[in-house]
Amino acid sequence: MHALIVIDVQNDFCPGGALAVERGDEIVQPINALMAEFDAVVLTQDWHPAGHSSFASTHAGKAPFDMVEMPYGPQVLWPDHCIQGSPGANFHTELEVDRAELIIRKGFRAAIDSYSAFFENDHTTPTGLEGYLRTRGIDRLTMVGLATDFCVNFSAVDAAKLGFAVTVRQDLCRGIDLDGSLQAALDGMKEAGVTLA
Ligand code: VGL
Ligand code: ZN
Repeated sequence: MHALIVIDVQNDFCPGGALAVERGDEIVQPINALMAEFDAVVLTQDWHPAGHSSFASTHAGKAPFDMVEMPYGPQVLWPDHCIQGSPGANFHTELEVDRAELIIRKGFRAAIDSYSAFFENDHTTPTGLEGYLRTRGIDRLTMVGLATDFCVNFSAVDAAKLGFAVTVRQDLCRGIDLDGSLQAALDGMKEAGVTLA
């Protein structure tokens, strides 16, 4: 069984959003067109409380894209984005959300960020997605969405480590690219055994 995992195709990651990924909206229609080819479609939704610890505004004297040391390791500080219930946290209006059988929200704990659809950024706290996929007999994953070098990357590497056969459709992802993070992500995914298509 083969699932399509659509990562964070939300207004705040699209042009005009709070943490816009360049040309992030280009992938929406082709993702919709792809959905019919899979046994299951899962969406992820970045879903932060106001004042989340990944927001620069939460840390005195810090600016977006600065780094801080969290108890679980280094963390990039972001502009406020994907605040629970805000328009920016909604999926892109043209994304065919009704096709999804599961929407998994992440980043909802104030003290910890969660890039991956499987584990929060401590690499330990599970989101529950692994159990959902396994109990449905899903062993192959194709990943698309935003952003290539953060949430897609962390999700793909975790999935490969968990033993899923993972393909990332690079043509249906767009990246943020902070200080070479895009190339590092591509190298890391390849090393983890992810197929980059
Ligand atoms: C993401 C930064 C912060 C992503 C989410 O979806 O890639 N990036 N939160
Ligand atoms: Zn976030």
